[in-house]
Amino acid sequence: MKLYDYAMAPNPRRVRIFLAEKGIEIPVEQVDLRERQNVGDDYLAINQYGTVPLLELDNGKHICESIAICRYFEAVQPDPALMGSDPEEQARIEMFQRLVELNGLMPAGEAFRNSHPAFEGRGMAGPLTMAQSPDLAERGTIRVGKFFEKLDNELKNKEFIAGDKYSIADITGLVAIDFAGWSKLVPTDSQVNLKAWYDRVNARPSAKA
Ligand SMILES: N[C@@H](CCC(=O)N[C@@H](CS)C(=O)NCC(=O)O)C(=O)O
Repeated sequence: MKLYDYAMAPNPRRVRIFLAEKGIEIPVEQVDLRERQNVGDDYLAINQYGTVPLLELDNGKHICESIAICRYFEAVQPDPALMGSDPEEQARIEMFQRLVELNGLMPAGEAFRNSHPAFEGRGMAGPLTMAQSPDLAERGTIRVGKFFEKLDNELKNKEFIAGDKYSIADITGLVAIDFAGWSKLVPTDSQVNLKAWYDRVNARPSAKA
Protein backbone atom coordinates (compact mmCIF):
# COMPACT_ATOMS: atom_id res chain seq x y z
CA MET A 1 0.00 0.00 0.00
CA LYS A 2 1.18 3.52 -0.72
CA LEU A 3 -0.17 7.06 -0.77
CA TYR A 4 0.71 9.33 -3.67
CA ASP A 5 1.05 12.72 -2.05
CA TYR A 6 2.41 16.21 -2.52
CA ALA A 7 3.48 17.71 0.79
CA MET A 8 2.42 21.29 -0.02
CA ALA A 9 -0.99 20.51 -1.52
CA PRO A 10 -4.22 20.92 0.46
CA ASN A 11 -6.18 17.84 -0.61
CA PRO A 12 -3.55 15.21 0.25
CA ARG A 13 -3.13 16.99 3.59
CA ARG A 14 -6.73 16.05 4.38
CA VAL A 15 -5.76 12.39 4.06
CA ARG A 16 -2.52 12.85 6.02
CA ILE A 17 -4.39 14.50 8.91
CA PHE A 18 -7.02 11.75 8.82
CA LEU A 19 -4.33 9.05 8.99
CA ALA A 20 -2.50 10.89 11.79
CA GLU A 21 -5.73 11.05 13.83
CA LYS A 22 -6.12 7.30 13.40
CA GLY A 23 -2.46 6.60 14.08
CA ILE A 24 -2.05 4.85 10.73
CA GLU A 25 1.29 5.04 8.97
CA ILE A 26 1.71 4.01 5.34
CA PRO A 27 4.47 4.56 2.78
CA VAL A 28 4.18 7.83 0.87
CA GLU A 29 5.47 8.79 -2.57
CA GLN A 30 5.70 12.43 -3.54
CA VAL A 31 4.29 13.48 -6.91
CA ASP A 32 5.88 16.84 -7.70
CA LEU A 33 3.03 19.05 -8.93
CA ARG A 34 5.37 21.96 -9.59
CA GLU A 35 7.33 19.77 -11.98
CA ARG A 36 4.01 18.59 -13.50
CA GLN A 37 4.82 14.98 -12.62
CA ASN A 38 1.07 14.47 -12.10
CA VAL A 39 0.39 14.89 -15.81
CA GLY A 40 3.27 12.72 -16.98
CA ASP A 41 2.43 9.47 -18.74
CA ASP A 42 3.45 7.29 -15.78
CA TYR A 43 1.12 9.00 -13.33
CA LEU A 44 -1.77 9.40 -15.77
CA ALA A 45 -1.56 5.67 -16.41
CA ILE A 46 -2.60 5.06 -12.79
CA ASN A 47 -4.82 8.15 -12.35
CA GLN A 48 -6.19 9.66 -15.52
CA TYR A 49 -7.48 12.67 -13.53
CA GLY A 50 -3.89 13.70 -12.74
CA THR A 51 -4.61 14.64 -9.13
CA VAL A 52 -3.28 13.78 -5.69
CA PRO A 53 -3.98 12.18 -3.31
CA LEU A 54 -4.12 8.68 -4.75
CA LEU A 55 -4.09 5.48 -2.73
CA GLU A 56 -2.47 2.36 -4.16
CA LEU A 57 -3.84 -0.79 -2.53
CA ASP A 58 -1.89 -3.99 -1.98
CA ASN A 59 -3.87 -5.61 -4.81
CA GLY A 60 -2.48 -2.97 -7.21
CA LYS A 61 -5.77 -1.09 -7.56
CA HIS A 62 -6.09 2.63 -6.99
CA ILE A 63 -8.49 4.97 -5.23
CA CYS A 64 -8.47 8.71 -5.86
CA GLU A 65 -10.52 11.46 -4.14
CA SER A 66 -9.53 12.42 -0.60
CA ILE A 67 -12.82 11.52 1.03
CA ALA A 68 -13.03 8.15 -0.72
CA ILE A 69 -9.55 7.37 0.59
CA CYS A 70 -10.56 8.46 4.09
CA ARG A 71 -13.70 6.33 3.81
CA TYR A 72 -11.51 3.31 3.06
CA PHE A 73 -9.40 3.84 6.19
CA GLU A 74 -12.49 4.52 8.31
CA ALA A 75 -13.79 1.08 7.31
CA VAL A 76 -10.43 -0.63 7.82
CA GLN A 77 -9.91 0.98 11.23
CA PRO A 78 -13.13 2.41 12.70
CA ASP A 79 -11.47 3.86 15.86
CA PRO A 80 -11.41 6.72 16.42
CA ALA A 81 -14.52 7.31 14.33
CA LEU A 82 -14.05 10.40 12.19
CA MET A 83 -17.07 9.87 9.94
CA GLY A 84 -19.72 9.15 12.57
CA SER A 85 -20.88 6.12 14.57
CA ASP A 86 -24.64 6.04 14.09
CA PRO A 87 -26.86 6.89 11.10
CA GLU A 88 -27.71 10.42 12.20
CA GLU A 89 -24.15 11.27 13.15
CA GLN A 90 -22.83 9.84 9.89
CA ALA A 91 -25.31 11.90 7.87
CA ARG A 92 -24.59 15.08 9.86
CA ILE A 93 -20.82 14.71 9.47
CA GLU A 94 -21.18 13.99 5.76
CA MET A 95 -23.44 17.04 5.37
CA PHE A 96 -20.94 19.35 7.05
CA GLN A 97 -17.95 17.84 5.30
CA ARG A 98 -19.63 18.46 1.98
CA LEU A 99 -20.78 21.98 2.88
CA VAL A 100 -17.27 22.93 3.97
CA GLU A 101 -15.74 21.33 0.88
CA LEU A 102 -18.13 23.00 -1.56
CA ASN A 103 -18.34 26.40 0.12
CA GLY A 104 -14.84 26.73 1.59
CA LEU A 105 -12.20 24.47 0.09
CA MET A 106 -13.32 24.75 -3.53
CA PRO A 107 -13.76 28.54 -3.57
CA ALA A 108 -10.36 28.90 -1.84
CA GLY A 109 -8.95 26.86 -4.73
CA GLU A 110 -10.79 28.97 -7.30
CA ALA A 111 -9.42 32.17 -5.79
CA PHE A 112 -5.85 30.87 -5.70
CA ARG A 113 -5.59 28.95 -8.98
CA ASN A 114 -7.18 31.69 -10.99
CA SER A 115 -4.93 34.47 -9.74
CA HIS A 116 -1.49 33.08 -8.88
CA PRO A 117 1.07 33.44 -11.72
CA ALA A 118 2.40 29.89 -11.16
CA PHE A 119 -0.99 28.54 -12.28
CA GLU A 120 -1.11 30.31 -15.63
CA GLY A 121 -2.75 27.89 -18.07
CA ARG A 122 -3.60 25.64 -15.12
CA GLY A 123 -7.01 26.99 -14.12
CA MET A 124 -8.09 23.39 -13.43
CA ALA A 125 -6.29 20.65 -11.53
CA GLY A 126 -5.04 17.85 -13.75
CA PRO A 127 -4.05 17.48 -17.39
CA LEU A 128 -6.49 19.96 -18.96
CA THR A 129 -4.91 23.20 -20.18
CA MET A 130 -7.30 25.88 -19.02
CA ALA A 131 -6.80 29.65 -18.89
CA GLN A 132 -7.09 31.39 -15.54
CA SER A 133 -10.34 33.27 -15.00
CA PRO A 134 -10.14 36.52 -13.00
CA ASP A 135 -13.93 36.34 -12.60
CA LEU A 136 -13.64 32.96 -10.92
CA ALA A 137 -10.88 34.30 -8.67
CA GLU A 138 -13.13 37.17 -7.65
CA ARG A 139 -16.10 34.89 -7.14
CA GLY A 140 -13.94 32.52 -5.06
CA THR A 141 -12.79 35.41 -2.87
CA ILE A 142 -16.36 36.54 -2.21
CA ARG A 143 -17.50 33.00 -1.49
CA VAL A 144 -14.66 32.38 0.99
CA GLY A 145 -15.77 35.52 2.88
CA LYS A 146 -19.34 34.18 3.02
CA PHE A 147 -18.03 30.79 4.12
CA PHE A 148 -16.19 32.35 7.07
CA GLU A 149 -19.41 34.11 8.11
CA LYS A 150 -21.47 30.93 7.93
CA LEU A 151 -18.91 28.80 9.73
CA ASP A 152 -18.55 31.39 12.49
CA ASN A 153 -22.31 31.27 12.91
CA GLU A 154 -22.35 27.47 12.81
CA LEU A 155 -19.76 27.26 15.57
CA LYS A 156 -21.64 29.52 17.99
CA ASN A 157 -22.55 26.74 20.41
CA LYS A 158 -20.45 23.87 19.18
CA GLU A 159 -16.96 22.64 19.88
CA PHE A 160 -16.55 21.12 16.43
CA ILE A 161 -18.19 21.69 13.05
CA ALA A 162 -20.52 18.69 13.18
CA GLY A 163 -21.18 18.79 16.93
CA ASP A 164 -19.26 17.72 20.01
CA LYS A 165 -16.85 15.37 18.24
CA TYR A 166 -13.88 16.09 16.03
CA SER A 167 -14.57 14.72 12.53
CA ILE A 168 -13.64 14.75 8.86
CA ALA A 169 -15.65 18.01 8.60
CA ASP A 170 -13.11 19.69 10.89
CA ILE A 171 -10.25 18.31 8.80
CA THR A 172 -11.69 19.77 5.59
CA GLY A 173 -12.46 23.02 7.47
CA LEU A 174 -8.91 23.41 8.77
CA VAL A 175 -7.41 22.68 5.36
CA ALA A 176 -9.87 25.09 3.66
CA ILE A 177 -8.94 27.94 6.01
CA ASP A 178 -5.21 27.38 5.61
CA PHE A 179 -5.64 27.19 1.82
CA ALA A 180 -7.66 30.44 1.80
CA GLY A 181 -4.74 32.01 3.66
CA TRP A 182 -2.57 31.45 0.57
CA SER A 183 -4.69 34.17 -1.05
CA LYS A 184 -4.52 36.26 2.16
CA LEU A 185 -8.17 35.48 2.91
CA VAL A 186 -8.44 35.17 6.69
CA PRO A 187 -11.28 35.28 9.24
CA THR A 188 -12.02 38.71 10.71
CA ASP A 189 -11.28 39.51 14.36
CA SER A 190 -15.01 39.59 15.06
CA GLN A 191 -15.41 35.96 13.94
CA VAL A 192 -14.53 34.75 17.42
CA ASN A 193 -16.24 31.34 17.21
CA LEU A 194 -14.40 30.51 14.03
CA LYS A 195 -11.06 31.66 15.40
CA ALA A 196 -11.48 29.72 18.66
CA TRP A 197 -12.40 26.57 16.72
CA TYR A 198 -9.44 27.08 14.37
CA ASP A 199 -7.05 27.34 17.34
CA ARG A 200 -8.57 24.18 18.81
CA VAL A 201 -8.20 22.02 15.72
CA ASN A 202 -4.89 23.54 14.70
CA ALA A 203 -3.43 22.68 18.12
CA ARG A 204 -3.99 18.95 17.54
CA PRO A 205 -0.76 17.13 16.63
CA SER A 206 -2.42 15.87 13.43
CA ALA A 207 -2.59 19.45 12.07
CA LYS A 208 1.15 19.22 11.37
CA ALA A 209 0.62 16.30 8.99
N1 LIG B 1 -11.53 16.38 -5.18
C1 LIG B 1 -10.17 15.93 -5.26
C2 LIG B 1 -9.29 17.11 -5.59
C3 LIG B 1 -7.86 16.69 -5.86
C4 LIG B 1 -7.00 17.87 -6.28
O1 LIG B 1 -7.46 18.82 -6.93
N2 LIG B 1 -5.72 17.81 -5.92
C5 LIG B 1 -4.80 18.84 -6.31
C6 LIG B 1 -3.80 19.08 -5.20
S1 LIG B 1 -4.58 19.85 -3.81
C7 LIG B 1 -4.05 18.38 -7.54
O2 LIG B 1 -3.80 17.20 -7.68
N3 LIG B 1 -3.66 19.31 -8.41
C8 LIG B 1 -3.00 18.96 -9.62
C9 LIG B 1 -2.77 20.14 -10.50
O3 LIG B 1 -2.72 21.25 -9.99
O4 LIG B 1 -2.61 19.92 -11.70
C10 LIG B 1 -9.77 15.27 -3.93
O5 LIG B 1 -10.35 15.60 -2.90
O6 LIG B 1 -8.90 14.41 -3.93
